[in-house]
Amino acid sequence: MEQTLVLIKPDGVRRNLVGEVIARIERKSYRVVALKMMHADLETLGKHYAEHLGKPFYEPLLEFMMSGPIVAMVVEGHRVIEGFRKIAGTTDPTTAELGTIRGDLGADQGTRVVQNLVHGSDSPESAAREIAIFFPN
Ligand code: DAT
Ligand code: MG
Repeated sequence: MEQTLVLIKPDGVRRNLVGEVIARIERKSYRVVALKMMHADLETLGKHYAEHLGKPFYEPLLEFMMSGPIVAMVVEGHRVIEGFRKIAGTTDPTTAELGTIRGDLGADQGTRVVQNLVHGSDSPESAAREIAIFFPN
């Protein structure tokens, strides 16, 4: 069965949207098979966001991701990688489709990094890599 890494970012936790995000995942029929609340450290985030190193939003992104607790989970289901990206909506929450987490619950706040509530792996390779970073056991 396919698995993906989902993160509820610090803005989602701050706004008490943990239940809302999990409910949307479960209503779509996907299963949460591992879950923890944590403070992500620089080393973890450096690995997780390695593809964005050098981009103008890289440092703000890491700083934002360390600004409060996050929830990390492994979600399982047939085609869940694609399916969760659909539930999350596109990167810019201002223009993300209504009906998605980002579109319904987020909006660009004018910060240097877009705060968009959730992360979801974008391919099987990313999912395997990211799950190993957040759930090494
Ligand atoms: P996604 O989270 O939709 O996979 P991504 O992997 O391209 O998007 O970028 C990681 C995060 O970085 C994203 O969720 C929000 C932020 N971000 C991406 N592009 C940005 C940009 N052009 N300006 C500001 N923040 C950005
Ligand atoms: Mg991404």
